[in-house]
Amino acid sequence: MTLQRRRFLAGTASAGAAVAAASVSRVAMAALPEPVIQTGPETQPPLAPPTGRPYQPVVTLNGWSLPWRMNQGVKEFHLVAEPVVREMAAGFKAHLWGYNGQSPGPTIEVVEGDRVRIFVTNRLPEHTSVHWHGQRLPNGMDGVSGLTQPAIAPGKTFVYEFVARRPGTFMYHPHADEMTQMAMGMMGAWITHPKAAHPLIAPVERDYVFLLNAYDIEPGSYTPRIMTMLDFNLWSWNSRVFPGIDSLKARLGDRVRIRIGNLTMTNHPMHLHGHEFVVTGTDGGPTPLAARWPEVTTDVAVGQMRQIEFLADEEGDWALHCHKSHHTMNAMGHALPTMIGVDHRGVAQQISRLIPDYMVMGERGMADMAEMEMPLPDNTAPMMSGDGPFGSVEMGGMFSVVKVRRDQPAGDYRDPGWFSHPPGTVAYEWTGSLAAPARSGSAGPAAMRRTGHPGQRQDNIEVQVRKPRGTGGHTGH
Ligand SMILES: [Cu+2]
Repeated sequence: MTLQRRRFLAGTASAGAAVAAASVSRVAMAALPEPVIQTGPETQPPLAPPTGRPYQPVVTLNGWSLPWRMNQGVKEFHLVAEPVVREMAAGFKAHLWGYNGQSPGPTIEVVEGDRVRIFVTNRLPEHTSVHWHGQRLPNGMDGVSGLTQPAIAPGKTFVYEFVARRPGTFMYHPHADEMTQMAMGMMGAWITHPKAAHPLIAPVERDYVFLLNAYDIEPGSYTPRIMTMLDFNLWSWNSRVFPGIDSLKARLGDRVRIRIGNLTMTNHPMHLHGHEFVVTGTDGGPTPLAARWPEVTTDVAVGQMRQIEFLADEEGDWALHCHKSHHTMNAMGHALPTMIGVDHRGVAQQISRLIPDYMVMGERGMADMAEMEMPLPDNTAPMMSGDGPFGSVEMGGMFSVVKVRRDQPAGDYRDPGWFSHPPGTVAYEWTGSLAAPARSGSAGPAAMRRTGHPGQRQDNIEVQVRKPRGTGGHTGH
């Protein structure tokens, strides 16, 4: 158990904390709810509400929900903006900024109609604010520094207070130097549960939430490059990259809700295998029934939330991933030419005279990278790793598995291991004879007559084009 109640003034070391805890007044802190700090990346069990109106809690993937105290009918939370160390995958730690010990910060769960008071203490080296993305609230509580409030200076604590007026899936993030602060990992999810049975919000057996985020961390280093606009190299869910992302468990027949928010700088088409889902909510609230249709991929655009729901009625280990294939890899250099089909054995021979261990990579595709376990700088997430029961999954980044099991007990989130497939239900190698392919000798040439210059041979043309490569890399991810 990594959840701990840390005396705020105890001075627990956090990475690179530039603001001494002592700069926060001891008297001022005494009146505040004690901040609850999380130090590990494990998925915590759902937080059953100990006080206030009942609700069905969510499970934050590789995260947790923030406890509160009731103070004369008001739910009081305490967020601490601070530098954190986030383990993004086993063997790879990043120096990020977050809330209460982790990035993303804890999920805040409340009930429609709750009066909520959130204390925000700033332990960052620069000012911040918190914007409550998607909420109806008094203008002065909207958290846009300079516009609706002064920024929260380092060492200061501000109070936000409003009524959670409508149910739905929301986020929180800074609205002060947000380019830096979101690139450093400052964000969190906010769930407002309905106060009673709601015509557009179905009860579900499993309710998951995670945020999409992206970092640019050079292999072997710890701190994100905050000036990056598009060329991120770590595409993560809740600041974790596969195989560091937990799987989502379901019992066969469970109705499953997954809430996904996007605080990266590009869209992510989220794709689920083996089932159809419907989008039951956005950050604008529950979607009307007439606006729902089945699909297997939904695009979560920049700054949006999507709430998908499906009946987990097919047993197995089902991939859930972003469909942009570069987003299911890990830290890699972008400045590599494509070597597929290029015979560079001669070059390799010459190089291996200088470097005996030199190995040709990438001439058959990139799966080499996953199979060969290339030596990496310290503190680097391996690219396309993660082993499954049949070998390397060749995935990294925005990828996880929905595990649907007949015997997964209700409310149990433990990993059931890999799916054991019933006999005869796994794709297998064909070892019989192959029929000769039927080819048409007439269709192509007749339809596509050659029209080149007189005397120019139009067949057997080999294209030998090499595009100039700038240092800007690929844009428009
Ligand atoms: Cu993506």
